[in-house]
Parts: sequence; C-alpha cells; structure tokens
Amino acid sequence: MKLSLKIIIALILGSIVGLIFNLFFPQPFDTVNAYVFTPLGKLFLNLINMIVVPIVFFSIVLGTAGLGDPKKLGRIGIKTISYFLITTAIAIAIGISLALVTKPGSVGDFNTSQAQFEPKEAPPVSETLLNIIPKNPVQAFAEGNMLQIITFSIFVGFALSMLREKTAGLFKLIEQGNEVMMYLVTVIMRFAPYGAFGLIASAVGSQGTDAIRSMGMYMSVVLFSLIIHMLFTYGSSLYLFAKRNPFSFFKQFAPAMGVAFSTSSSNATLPISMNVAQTKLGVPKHISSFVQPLGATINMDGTAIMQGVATIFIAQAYGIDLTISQLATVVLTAVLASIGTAGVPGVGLVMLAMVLNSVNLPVEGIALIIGIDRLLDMARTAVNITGDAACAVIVAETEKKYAGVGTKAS
Ligand code: DAS
Repeated sequence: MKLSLKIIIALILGSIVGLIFNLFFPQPFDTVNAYVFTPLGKLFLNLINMIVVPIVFFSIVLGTAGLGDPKKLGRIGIKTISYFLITTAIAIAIGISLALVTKPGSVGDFNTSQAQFEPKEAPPVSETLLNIIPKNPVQAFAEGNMLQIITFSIFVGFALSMLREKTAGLFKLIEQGNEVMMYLVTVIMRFAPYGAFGLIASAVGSQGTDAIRSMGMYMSVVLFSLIIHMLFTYGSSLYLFAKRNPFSFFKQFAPAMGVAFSTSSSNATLPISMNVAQTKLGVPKHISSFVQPLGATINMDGTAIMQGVATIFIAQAYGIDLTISQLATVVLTAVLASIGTAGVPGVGLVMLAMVLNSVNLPVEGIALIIGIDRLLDMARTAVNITGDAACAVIVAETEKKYAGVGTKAS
C-alpha cells in the first residue's frame, strides 16, 4: 500500500480513536496517551528531528555549490524570496477578507473580560535579520538555529563552488553525507504512519470536541481560507508558471503534507518534503535543497492565514473596528514576522502576539483561540510546507531554460 494512503488511514484512525477516548473513556485516556500515543509520536518526532540539522547543512551546501555560478544563486534567490513574500501577502489578505465577510468574532458571546494570555516574547524582526549571520556556527548547529545554519551553509557552498577542484574531496564527502541522510529519511518514513497515528490520537483525545464546538465558526473560516489559498494561489501559480496539473502535484506531495499535519512542524517535515519534491515532483536536488529549507523557516502562508483571521476575530470579539491602514499594517507585520521564526509547533501564536501589538489589539484575545490552535496548527503547517514545494517546482521549471549554463551535476 502506498505510504500516503497509509498515513491518511493512520490520521483517520487516530482521530477516531482519540475522539472515542475523549467522549467515552476520558479516565483511561491519560494512561493510554502517556504509554502509547505520546511515545509513538515522540519517537517519530525525535527520529526526524535527529536528521533535520545535518540534512539542512548538507543539502544547502550542495544546493549552493551545485548552482555553479553566483549569478544563478542570485536569480534563484530572487525568484524564491519573491514567491514567498507575494504568496504570504495573498494568504493573509484571503484570511482577513473572509473574516471580514463572515464575522466569526461577532457570532456567539466570547468571555473577553476573563481572557488572560501571557505572550512568549518573539525577537523583533530587525534583530532576527541582524542575527542571520552566526557568530559561532557550532552553537547555531547545537541550538538548531535554522536561519543561521542556512546562512553558514550558503557561505560554505559558495566557497566550494569558487574553489572547485581544490575542494573536490570535501564536496564528495558532503555529497556522501547527504546520501546517508536521504537514505535515513526513507527508513524513518516507514515509521511515519505509526507516528502520525500516535500524534493525532493524542491531540484529538486531549482537545476533544468542546473547542471545536465553541470555536466552530473561527475554525471553519481558517480551514476554508487554507483550502482557497492552496487551490487558488498554489494551484494557479503551478499551472501558470510550471505548467503543472495542480491536482497531481497535491496527490504526489500528499505524504509530506500528512507528516506536516501530524507533526505540526515544518522543520521536522523538511527531510520528508525535500525527499518527496526530489523523488516525486522532479525538483533538481540543488533547487530543492536551497528553496525548501529556506521556506520552512521564512515562508509560512498557512500561519499568515491564521493570523489574518485571528486578528479580525479578536477585533470583532472586543468590538474594535480596524481601519484600512491598520489592516495594511497587519499584512506587513505578519509577512515580516514569518521571516524570523523557525517552523516548530505553536510558533504561529508567538507571531500573532506581534501582529496584534502592531495594531494595538489586546493580546489577551489569543486566550479565546488557543483551545483550538493545536488542531489548526496541523492544517496550517501542511499549507506552509506545500507553499515551499510549489515554489521549488516553479523555480525548477523556470530555471530549465538556463539548463547547462554553469551548473555542476545536480
Ligand atoms: N507549526 C508551525 C510550522 O511548523 C506553523 C505555526 O505554528 O503556525 O510551520
């Protein structure tokens, strides 16, 4: 049976089992969750997190070195960053527009007076951009600071492409290191259905249906916006710029979306999403290795959609009308905020606090939506990595006309 089907069946089964425990066996759920669901999920998460840092280093070094000439690196970089920024801005505009039309914060009474929320401090975007150059690469690796690891890897790859024959041995060594990591991805992927089952059973069993019932309208608007963005923004850009049938793209990329959905972590999904892009979507290694790790860190369209809807929802719940310029500020802040934070579970709420602050909305409003966020994080993470893969496919397609110009074996 195909892996994507196994993961989908595992997600459905896990949701059903989690719901049954939550509705009918709440007592034993904690024990089963502690000894079965959580260990299954944690084992899978640890396995993929174990190879994220080495795979990002090896693949970006190879990706950058494989580009051959700096002009190509510049061209690919500009295409990638442009696609990321434009699609994130479209994403948050979709979220805001749908929330303004459907008014999820105006239906039902939300107990805003009791809402309490202490936001985790998120680094200001300027600090993040300044810190993009690691003072100590070893520390960046140890801390898993993705932006700094990516920057260091690009420098190493650039040096390798300049030094060529002088460092052919090191290039070969890094190539072999990447092969080892990619092989480990295929081994770990076999465990994905079991890990997905444990993660979703634990999440659904803990969340239950209360949050879904009270936040049904808000959840529906976020999910509907995510679907529109996937079909409209990614679908149309894949068709227009890469002549790809969007539906075959989504079908081929399904295993990676399933892992993102169950792990709620773009970073953890990176080894799998890169493997799928290279083996199923035909993206050359040097482009996948550059675009997807960068995207996992700075491109979060799904998160931007949640932020758009949540901002309008909270404003409505508190009876505050936002002006057009405030809405423009929300779009800009969300696009910038998504640059500085790695793709790990729950990062969207940290960034949401920054967005709310930018338009003087009460950050306590996050307490209204936090109950449902764990489940929504799954869906928006799947969208986040799909945008990265769509970008990689489009960049690869548009680079074909330069094929053979100054490129090493990819
Ligand atoms: N879980 C984040 C990610 O990995 C997204 C989010 O928190 O919004 O992309």
